[in-house]
Amino acid sequence: MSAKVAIVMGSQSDWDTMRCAVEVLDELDVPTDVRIVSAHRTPDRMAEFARTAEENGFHVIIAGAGGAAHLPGMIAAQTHVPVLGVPVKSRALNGQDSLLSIVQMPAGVPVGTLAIGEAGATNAGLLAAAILANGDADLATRLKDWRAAQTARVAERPE
Ligand code: RP5
Repeated sequence: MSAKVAIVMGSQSDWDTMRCAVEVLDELDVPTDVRIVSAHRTPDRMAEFARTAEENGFHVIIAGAGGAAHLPGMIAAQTHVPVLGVPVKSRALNGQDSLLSIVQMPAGVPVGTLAIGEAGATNAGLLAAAILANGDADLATRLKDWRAAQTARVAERPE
């Protein structure tokens, strides 16, 4: 099955964060296509990726970047495939710069912005799965099972 979820990141250094999105989608048996695409260092690659996203069969794009995190917004500017933005924790400002760069999109060009760091990447994966599950009953069942298993792991009392 070809991947309907693209996961892109601005740098190799984002991978430790963005792998959380891949891992949760692996658990849900959702294939992903993972790439490094930088708004600043590889702008032509970014534009090509964004402009061909729909014809390449992607239904959701997860884009993670840190610092001056323009990647999710610049991809969203060039495609109507939904973009989920993950602010990667930056060395200088702990990801607050990434968060504000991604979240403050002008009206008309949406990016669904998640939390800073690994929680954001995991939730971007879960949200991508939930979007796909609207048209995929088997995936909806797997997602419900995943959530039920998460609930079952929570102890009543601390050990
Ligand atoms: C951004 O700059 C990347 O998304 C990364 O989070 C940040 C730092 O990149 P490196 O200098 O570590 O490659 O474009």
